[in-house]
Amino acid sequence: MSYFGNVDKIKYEGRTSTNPLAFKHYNPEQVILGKTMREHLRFAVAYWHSYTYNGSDPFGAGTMLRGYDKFTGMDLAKARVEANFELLNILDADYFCFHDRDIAPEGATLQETNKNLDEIVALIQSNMKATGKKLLWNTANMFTNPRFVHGAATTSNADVYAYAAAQVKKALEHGKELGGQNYVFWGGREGYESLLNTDMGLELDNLARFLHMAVDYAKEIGFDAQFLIEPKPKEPSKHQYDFDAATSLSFLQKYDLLKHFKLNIEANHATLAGHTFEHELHVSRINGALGSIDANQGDVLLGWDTDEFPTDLYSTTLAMYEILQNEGGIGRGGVNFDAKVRRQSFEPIDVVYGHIAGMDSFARGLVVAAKLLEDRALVNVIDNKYASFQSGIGADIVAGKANFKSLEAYALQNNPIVNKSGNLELVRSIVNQYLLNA
Ligand code: XLS
Ligand code: CA
Ligand code: CA
Repeated sequence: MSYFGNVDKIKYEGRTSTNPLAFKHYNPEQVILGKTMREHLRFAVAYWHSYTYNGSDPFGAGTMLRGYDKFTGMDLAKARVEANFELLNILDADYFCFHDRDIAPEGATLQETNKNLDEIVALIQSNMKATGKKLLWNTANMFTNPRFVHGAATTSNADVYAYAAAQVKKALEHGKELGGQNYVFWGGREGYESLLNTDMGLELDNLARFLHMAVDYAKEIGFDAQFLIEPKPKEPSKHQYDFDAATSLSFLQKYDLLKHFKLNIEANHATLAGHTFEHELHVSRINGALGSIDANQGDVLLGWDTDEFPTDLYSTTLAMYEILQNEGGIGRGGVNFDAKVRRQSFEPIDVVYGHIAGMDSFARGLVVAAKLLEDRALVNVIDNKYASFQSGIGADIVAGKANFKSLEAYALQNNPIVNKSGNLELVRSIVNQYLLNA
Protein backbone atom coordinates (compact mmCIF):
# COMPACT_ATOMS: atom_id res chain seq x y z
CA MET A 1 0.00 0.00 0.00
CA SER A 2 1.36 3.45 -0.91
CA TYR A 3 0.11 6.53 0.93
CA PHE A 4 2.09 9.03 -1.14
CA GLY A 5 1.30 7.83 -4.68
CA ASN A 6 4.29 5.55 -5.32
CA VAL A 7 6.72 8.44 -5.50
CA ASP A 8 10.35 7.39 -5.98
CA LYS A 9 13.07 8.51 -3.61
CA ILE A 10 13.68 12.24 -4.22
CA LYS A 11 17.09 12.91 -5.79
CA TYR A 12 19.29 15.94 -6.10
CA GLU A 13 19.09 17.38 -9.62
CA GLY A 14 20.72 20.78 -9.10
CA ARG A 15 19.50 24.33 -9.18
CA THR A 16 18.36 24.36 -12.82
CA SER A 17 16.05 21.35 -12.47
CA THR A 18 12.35 21.97 -13.09
CA ASN A 19 11.28 18.59 -11.71
CA PRO A 20 8.92 19.30 -8.77
CA LEU A 21 9.94 15.95 -7.25
CA ALA A 22 13.68 16.70 -7.10
CA PHE A 23 15.98 18.56 -4.73
CA LYS A 24 17.51 21.70 -6.25
CA HIS A 25 19.85 22.46 -3.34
CA TYR A 26 19.84 19.53 -0.90
CA ASN A 27 22.61 17.24 -2.06
CA PRO A 28 22.93 14.85 0.92
CA GLU A 29 26.52 13.75 0.28
CA GLN A 30 27.92 17.18 -0.67
CA VAL A 31 30.62 18.19 1.80
CA ILE A 32 30.46 21.66 3.34
CA LEU A 33 33.07 22.73 5.89
CA GLY A 34 34.17 19.13 6.43
CA LYS A 35 30.74 17.51 6.90
CA THR A 36 28.12 16.28 4.47
CA MET A 37 24.83 18.15 4.16
CA ARG A 38 23.16 15.06 5.62
CA GLU A 39 25.36 15.29 8.73
CA HIS A 40 24.90 19.05 9.13
CA LEU A 41 21.12 19.01 8.76
CA ARG A 42 19.86 15.73 10.22
CA PHE A 43 16.37 16.26 8.78
CA ALA A 44 13.37 14.91 10.68
CA VAL A 45 9.69 14.51 9.81
CA ALA A 46 7.12 15.48 12.48
CA TYR A 47 4.53 12.75 12.93
CA TRP A 48 1.76 15.09 14.16
CA HIS A 49 1.73 17.41 11.18
CA SER A 50 2.47 14.82 8.50
CA TYR A 51 0.08 12.01 9.52
CA THR A 52 -2.15 13.05 12.42
CA TYR A 53 -3.17 16.58 11.37
CA ASN A 54 -6.38 16.52 9.33
CA GLY A 55 -6.60 20.14 8.20
CA SER A 56 -9.31 21.25 10.62
CA ASP A 57 -9.33 24.81 11.97
CA PRO A 58 -11.64 26.61 14.45
CA PHE A 59 -14.07 27.32 11.59
CA GLY A 60 -14.23 24.04 9.75
CA ALA A 61 -13.64 20.32 9.55
CA GLY A 62 -10.59 18.50 8.27
CA THR A 63 -9.78 18.70 4.56
CA MET A 64 -6.84 16.30 4.19
CA LEU A 65 -7.36 13.33 1.91
CA ARG A 66 -5.32 10.38 3.14
CA GLY A 67 -5.29 6.73 2.15
CA TYR A 68 -5.56 5.69 5.82
CA ASP A 69 -8.75 7.69 6.46
CA LYS A 70 -10.75 4.48 6.05
CA PHE A 71 -9.24 3.05 9.24
CA THR A 72 -9.96 3.82 12.89
CA GLY A 73 -8.33 3.03 16.25
CA MET A 74 -5.29 0.76 16.24
CA ASP A 75 -5.68 -0.01 12.51
CA LEU A 76 -5.32 3.69 11.77
CA ALA A 77 -2.30 3.91 14.07
CA LYS A 78 -0.65 0.99 12.25
CA ALA A 79 -1.36 2.48 8.81
CA ARG A 80 0.26 5.74 9.92
CA VAL A 81 3.41 3.86 10.92
CA GLU A 82 3.54 2.50 7.38
CA ALA A 83 2.98 6.01 5.97
CA ASN A 84 5.82 7.36 8.15
CA PHE A 85 8.41 4.93 6.87
CA GLU A 86 7.21 5.42 3.29
CA LEU A 87 7.61 9.21 3.56
CA LEU A 88 11.04 8.99 5.25
CA ASN A 89 12.20 6.81 2.38
CA ILE A 90 10.78 9.15 -0.28
CA LEU A 91 12.45 12.18 1.31
CA ASP A 92 15.69 10.36 2.12
CA ALA A 93 15.27 11.83 5.62
CA ASP A 94 16.95 9.89 8.43
CA TYR A 95 14.87 10.96 11.45
CA PHE A 96 11.34 11.39 12.74
CA CYS A 97 9.73 12.84 15.89
CA PHE A 98 6.45 12.10 17.67
CA HIS A 99 4.23 12.75 20.69
CA ASP A 100 2.97 9.62 22.42
CA ARG A 101 -0.62 10.50 21.47
CA ASP A 102 0.28 10.93 17.78
CA ILE A 103 1.22 7.31 17.37
CA ALA A 104 -1.46 5.43 19.33
CA PRO A 105 -5.03 6.12 20.49
CA GLU A 106 -5.81 6.65 24.17
CA GLY A 107 -7.75 3.86 25.86
CA ALA A 108 -10.33 4.08 28.64
CA THR A 109 -7.63 3.69 31.30
CA LEU A 110 -3.93 4.46 31.58
CA GLN A 111 -3.25 0.71 31.41
CA GLU A 112 -5.10 0.43 28.11
CA THR A 113 -3.45 3.54 26.71
CA ASN A 114 -0.02 2.15 27.59
CA LYS A 115 -0.87 -1.20 26.03
CA ASN A 116 -1.79 0.53 22.76
CA LEU A 117 1.45 2.50 22.89
CA ASP A 118 3.58 -0.58 23.58
CA GLU A 119 2.12 -2.32 20.55
CA ILE A 120 2.78 0.60 18.19
CA VAL A 121 6.25 1.25 19.60
CA ALA A 122 7.12 -2.40 18.87
CA LEU A 123 5.89 -1.94 15.29
CA ILE A 124 7.89 1.27 14.91
CA GLN A 125 10.95 -0.48 16.28
CA SER A 126 10.76 -3.29 13.75
CA ASN A 127 10.37 -0.75 10.92
CA MET A 128 13.37 1.18 12.23
CA LYS A 129 15.45 -1.99 12.22
CA ALA A 130 14.40 -2.80 8.67
CA THR A 131 15.02 0.70 7.28
CA GLY A 132 17.81 2.22 9.41
CA LYS A 133 15.63 5.28 10.13
CA LYS A 134 16.14 6.89 13.55
CA LEU A 135 14.19 8.69 16.25
CA LEU A 136 15.35 12.30 16.67
CA TRP A 137 13.05 12.81 19.66
CA ASN A 138 9.82 11.82 21.26
CA THR A 139 7.70 13.71 23.76
CA ALA A 140 4.51 13.38 25.80
CA ASN A 141 1.34 15.17 24.73
CA MET A 142 0.06 16.64 27.99
CA PHE A 143 -2.17 19.31 26.50
CA THR A 144 -4.91 17.75 24.32
CA ASN A 145 -6.81 15.67 26.87
CA PRO A 146 -9.21 17.74 29.07
CA ARG A 147 -7.53 16.35 32.21
CA PHE A 148 -4.72 18.85 31.52
CA VAL A 149 -7.07 21.84 31.70
CA HIS A 150 -4.98 23.36 34.53
CA GLY A 151 -1.66 22.12 33.14
CA ALA A 152 0.37 18.93 33.68
CA ALA A 153 3.52 19.53 35.77
CA THR A 154 2.05 22.92 36.78
CA THR A 155 -1.51 21.73 37.46
CA SER A 156 -3.38 22.60 40.65
CA ASN A 157 -4.50 18.96 40.89
CA ALA A 158 -1.95 16.53 42.37
CA ASP A 159 -3.74 13.55 40.76
CA VAL A 160 -3.14 15.07 37.32
CA TYR A 161 0.50 15.71 38.28
CA ALA A 162 0.89 12.02 39.10
CA TYR A 163 -0.78 11.03 35.81
CA ALA A 164 1.58 13.32 33.89
CA ALA A 165 4.57 11.75 35.65
CA ALA A 166 3.34 8.28 34.70
CA GLN A 167 2.94 9.44 31.11
CA VAL A 168 6.46 10.87 30.88
CA LYS A 169 7.90 7.79 32.60
CA LYS A 170 6.40 5.65 29.85
CA ALA A 171 7.60 8.06 27.13
CA LEU A 172 11.15 7.89 28.50
CA GLU A 173 11.01 4.10 28.44
CA HIS A 174 9.84 4.20 24.81
CA GLY A 175 12.51 6.77 23.94
CA LYS A 176 15.10 4.39 25.31
CA GLU A 177 13.67 1.41 23.47
CA LEU A 178 13.77 3.29 20.18
CA GLY A 179 17.24 4.76 20.75
CA GLY A 180 15.90 8.35 20.75
CA GLN A 181 18.68 10.92 20.36
CA ASN A 182 16.79 13.57 22.36
CA TYR A 183 13.72 13.90 24.53
CA VAL A 184 11.62 17.09 24.33
CA PHE A 185 9.58 18.92 26.94
CA TRP A 186 7.27 21.47 25.41
CA GLY A 187 5.14 22.99 28.18
CA GLY A 188 1.85 22.76 26.32
CA ARG A 189 -0.41 23.95 29.12
CA GLU A 190 2.34 24.92 31.55
CA GLY A 191 1.29 28.53 32.01
CA TYR A 192 -1.62 30.51 33.37
CA GLU A 193 -4.47 32.81 32.45
CA SER A 194 -4.73 35.08 35.50
CA LEU A 195 -2.82 35.61 38.76
CA LEU A 196 -6.16 36.06 40.51
CA ASN A 197 -6.44 32.28 40.84
CA THR A 198 -2.82 31.11 40.34
CA ASP A 199 0.02 30.19 42.71
CA MET A 200 2.88 30.82 40.31
CA GLY A 201 5.61 30.04 42.85
CA LEU A 202 4.20 26.59 43.60
CA GLU A 203 3.59 25.85 39.92
CA LEU A 204 7.19 26.65 38.95
CA ASP A 205 8.63 24.74 41.93
CA ASN A 206 6.51 21.74 40.93
CA LEU A 207 7.61 22.00 37.30
CA ALA A 208 11.24 21.94 38.44
CA ARG A 209 10.54 18.93 40.70
CA PHE A 210 8.96 17.16 37.74
CA LEU A 211 11.96 17.81 35.48
CA HIS A 212 14.38 16.61 38.19
CA MET A 213 12.34 13.40 38.50
CA ALA A 214 12.54 12.93 34.73
CA VAL A 215 16.33 13.41 34.78
CA ASP A 216 16.63 10.91 37.65
CA TYR A 217 14.45 8.32 35.94
CA ALA A 218 16.27 8.57 32.61
CA LYS A 219 19.51 7.99 34.50
CA GLU A 220 18.01 5.06 36.38
CA ILE A 221 16.97 3.28 33.16
CA GLY A 222 20.11 4.26 31.24
CA PHE A 223 18.36 6.48 28.69
CA ASP A 224 21.13 8.86 27.64
CA ALA A 225 19.17 11.17 25.32
CA GLN A 226 19.81 14.91 25.34
CA PHE A 227 16.92 16.56 27.22
CA LEU A 228 15.44 19.62 25.54
CA ILE A 229 13.07 22.38 26.65
CA GLU A 230 11.11 23.96 23.80
CA PRO A 231 10.24 27.59 24.53
CA LYS A 232 6.99 29.09 23.27
CA PRO A 233 4.96 32.18 24.28
CA LYS A 234 1.23 32.89 24.20
CA GLU A 235 -0.21 29.59 22.98
CA PRO A 236 -2.16 27.91 24.42
CA SER A 237 -2.11 29.87 27.69
CA LYS A 238 -1.78 33.64 27.92
CA HIS A 239 1.36 33.42 30.06
CA GLN A 240 3.45 30.41 29.03
CA TYR A 241 6.22 29.73 31.57
CA ASP A 242 8.82 28.85 28.90
CA PHE A 243 8.17 32.13 27.06
CA ASP A 244 11.46 32.28 25.15
CA ALA A 245 15.07 31.07 25.30
CA ALA A 246 16.20 33.61 27.91
CA THR A 247 13.24 32.90 30.21
CA SER A 248 13.72 29.14 29.91
CA LEU A 249 17.45 29.42 30.63
CA SER A 250 16.88 31.48 33.76
CA PHE A 251 14.34 28.91 34.99
CA LEU A 252 16.80 26.07 34.35
CA GLN A 253 19.54 27.98 36.13
CA LYS A 254 17.44 28.81 39.19
CA TYR A 255 16.46 25.18 39.68
CA ASP A 256 19.90 23.71 39.00
CA LEU A 257 18.73 22.00 35.80
CA LEU A 258 21.00 23.77 33.31
CA LYS A 259 23.50 20.93 33.17
CA HIS A 260 20.79 18.47 32.13
CA PHE A 261 18.97 20.48 29.47
CA LYS A 262 19.49 22.25 26.17
CA LEU A 263 16.87 24.07 24.11
CA ASN A 264 14.83 23.07 21.09
CA ILE A 265 14.26 26.33 19.24
CA GLU A 266 11.28 26.68 16.93
CA ALA A 267 11.22 29.47 14.34
CA ASN A 268 7.52 30.28 14.67
CA HIS A 269 7.74 30.34 18.47
CA ALA A 270 10.60 32.82 18.22
CA THR A 271 8.56 35.24 16.12
CA LEU A 272 5.52 34.86 18.40
CA ALA A 273 7.79 35.93 21.28
CA GLY A 274 8.73 39.05 19.32
CA HIS A 275 12.17 37.73 18.38
CA THR A 276 13.77 36.51 15.19
CA PHE A 277 14.63 32.82 14.85
CA GLU A 278 18.33 33.73 14.80
CA HIS A 279 17.96 35.73 18.03
CA GLU A 280 16.63 32.68 19.87
CA LEU A 281 19.36 30.47 18.36
CA HIS A 282 22.02 33.01 19.27
CA VAL A 283 20.82 33.34 22.89
CA SER A 284 20.89 29.54 23.16
CA ARG A 285 24.29 29.25 21.51
CA ILE A 286 26.15 31.83 23.60
CA ASN A 287 24.80 30.07 26.70
CA GLY A 288 25.95 26.64 25.49
CA ALA A 289 22.35 25.46 25.20
CA LEU A 290 21.56 25.20 21.48
CA GLY A 291 20.29 21.64 21.18
CA SER A 292 17.98 21.20 18.21
CA ILE A 293 15.57 23.11 16.00
CA ASP A 294 11.95 22.92 14.93
CA ALA A 295 12.06 24.25 11.40
CA ASN A 296 9.04 26.19 10.20
CA GLN A 297 7.94 29.76 9.73
CA GLY A 298 5.08 31.98 10.83
CA ASP A 299 3.22 34.58 8.82
CA VAL A 300 3.97 38.27 9.40
CA LEU A 301 0.29 39.08 8.82
CA LEU A 302 -0.99 36.59 11.41
CA GLY A 303 -0.38 36.53 15.15
CA TRP A 304 -0.53 32.83 15.85
CA ASP A 305 1.45 29.63 15.36
CA THR A 306 0.88 28.83 11.67
CA ASP A 307 3.68 26.22 11.43
CA GLU A 308 4.34 26.75 7.72
CA PHE A 309 7.08 24.92 5.85
CA PRO A 310 10.19 27.14 5.91
CA THR A 311 10.85 28.83 2.55
CA ASP A 312 12.32 32.16 3.67
CA LEU A 313 15.96 31.90 2.58
CA TYR A 314 17.02 34.91 4.62
CA SER A 315 15.82 33.19 7.78
CA THR A 316 17.22 29.73 6.95
CA THR A 317 20.59 31.32 6.12
CA LEU A 318 20.80 33.21 9.41
CA ALA A 319 19.64 30.11 11.29
CA MET A 320 22.34 27.98 9.67
CA TYR A 321 24.83 30.77 10.39
CA GLU A 322 24.12 30.26 14.11
CA ILE A 323 24.17 26.47 13.88
CA LEU A 324 27.51 26.43 12.05
CA GLN A 325 29.01 28.55 14.82
CA ASN A 326 27.62 26.31 17.53
CA GLU A 327 30.19 23.94 19.02
CA GLY A 328 29.61 20.65 17.18
CA GLY A 329 26.96 22.24 14.94
CA ILE A 330 23.51 20.82 15.54
CA GLY A 331 25.15 17.96 17.51
CA ARG A 332 22.67 15.30 18.63
CA GLY A 333 19.84 17.56 17.52
CA GLY A 334 18.46 17.99 14.05
CA VAL A 335 16.23 20.00 11.75
CA ASN A 336 12.73 18.80 12.55
CA PHE A 337 9.99 20.04 10.23
CA ASP A 338 7.39 21.06 12.77
CA ALA A 339 5.43 22.26 9.76
CA LYS A 340 2.12 21.49 8.14
CA VAL A 341 0.73 21.97 4.67
CA ARG A 342 -1.97 24.62 4.34
CA ARG A 343 -5.59 23.51 4.69
CA GLN A 344 -6.03 24.07 0.96
CA SER A 345 -3.09 21.74 0.16
CA PHE A 346 -4.99 18.60 0.99
CA GLU A 347 -3.45 16.01 -1.33
CA PRO A 348 -0.80 13.63 0.05
CA ILE A 349 1.74 14.85 -2.51
CA ASP A 350 1.59 18.31 -0.89
CA VAL A 351 3.30 16.83 2.19
CA VAL A 352 6.15 15.74 -0.09
CA TYR A 353 6.34 19.17 -1.77
CA GLY A 354 6.34 20.89 1.62
CA HIS A 355 9.30 18.87 2.83
CA ILE A 356 11.23 19.32 -0.42
CA ALA A 357 10.72 23.09 -0.13
CA GLY A 358 11.91 23.07 3.49
CA MET A 359 14.89 20.80 2.89
CA ASP A 360 16.05 22.85 -0.10
CA SER A 361 15.64 26.07 1.86
CA PHE A 362 17.82 24.78 4.70
CA ALA A 363 20.39 23.31 2.29
CA ARG A 364 20.66 26.65 0.51
CA GLY A 365 20.87 28.42 3.87
CA LEU A 366 23.72 26.09 4.84
CA VAL A 367 25.69 26.86 1.67
CA VAL A 368 25.27 30.62 2.02
CA ALA A 369 26.04 30.62 5.75
CA ALA A 370 29.19 28.53 5.20
CA LYS A 371 30.40 30.99 2.55
CA LEU A 372 29.68 33.97 4.82
CA LEU A 373 31.75 32.31 7.53
CA GLU A 374 34.56 31.19 5.22
CA ASP A 375 34.97 34.72 3.88
CA ARG A 376 34.56 36.18 7.39
CA ALA A 377 32.14 38.62 5.76
CA LEU A 378 30.14 39.34 8.93
CA VAL A 379 32.96 38.43 11.31
CA ASN A 380 35.05 41.27 9.85
CA VAL A 381 32.12 43.69 10.20
CA ILE A 382 31.74 42.79 13.87
CA ASP A 383 35.48 42.73 14.62
CA ASN A 384 35.76 46.17 13.12
CA LYS A 385 32.78 47.49 15.09
CA TYR A 386 34.22 46.31 18.42
CA ALA A 387 37.87 47.08 17.62
CA SER A 388 38.05 49.55 20.54
CA PHE A 389 38.04 46.56 22.93
CA GLN A 390 41.18 45.11 21.30
CA SER A 391 43.67 47.64 22.68
CA GLY A 392 44.12 50.46 25.16
CA ILE A 393 41.33 51.11 27.64
CA GLY A 394 39.01 48.61 25.88
CA ALA A 395 41.52 45.78 26.31
CA ASP A 396 41.86 46.74 30.01
CA ILE A 397 38.06 46.50 30.43
CA VAL A 398 37.93 43.07 28.79
CA ALA A 399 40.90 41.85 30.86
CA GLY A 400 39.15 42.94 34.06
CA LYS A 401 41.88 45.47 34.78
CA ALA A 402 39.62 48.54 34.79
CA ASN A 403 37.58 50.03 37.61
CA PHE A 404 35.41 53.13 37.99
CA LYS A 405 38.39 55.25 39.06
CA SER A 406 40.60 54.27 36.13
CA LEU A 407 37.67 54.70 33.71
CA GLU A 408 36.90 58.14 35.12
CA ALA A 409 40.55 59.21 34.78
CA TYR A 410 40.49 58.02 31.14
CA ALA A 411 37.14 59.73 30.36
CA LEU A 412 38.26 63.04 31.87
CA GLN A 413 41.18 63.37 29.44
CA ASN A 414 39.42 61.78 26.43
CA ASN A 415 37.55 64.63 24.78
CA PRO A 416 35.83 64.57 22.30
CA ILE A 417 34.55 60.98 21.98
CA VAL A 418 34.40 59.75 18.36
CA ASN A 419 31.90 57.03 17.25
CA LYS A 420 31.98 54.97 14.05
CA SER A 421 28.93 54.20 11.86
CA GLY A 422 27.41 50.72 12.11
CA ASN A 423 26.89 50.69 8.30
CA LEU A 424 23.89 48.35 8.64
CA GLU A 425 22.53 49.07 5.16
CA LEU A 426 25.89 48.14 3.64
CA VAL A 427 25.97 44.95 5.73
CA ARG A 428 22.49 43.95 4.57
CA SER A 429 23.46 44.39 0.94
CA ILE A 430 26.53 42.21 1.51
CA VAL A 431 24.24 39.46 2.87
CA ASN A 432 22.03 39.81 -0.23
CA GLN A 433 25.07 39.41 -2.47
CA TYR A 434 25.91 36.14 -0.74
CA LEU A 435 22.30 34.95 -0.95
CA LEU A 436 22.26 35.52 -4.68
CA ASN A 437 25.79 34.43 -5.58
CA ALA A 438 27.12 31.89 -3.05
C1 XLS B 1 3.52 23.32 19.62
C2 XLS B 1 4.83 22.72 19.69
C3 XLS B 1 4.86 21.21 19.81
C4 XLS B 1 6.21 20.72 20.23
C5 XLS B 1 6.22 19.32 20.74
O1 XLS B 1 3.36 24.48 19.25
O2 XLS B 1 5.58 23.16 18.58
O3 XLS B 1 4.44 20.62 18.64
O4 XLS B 1 7.16 20.84 19.22
O5 XLS B 1 5.30 19.12 21.74
CA1 CA C 1 7.64 22.61 17.96
CA1 CA D 1 4.54 25.42 16.63
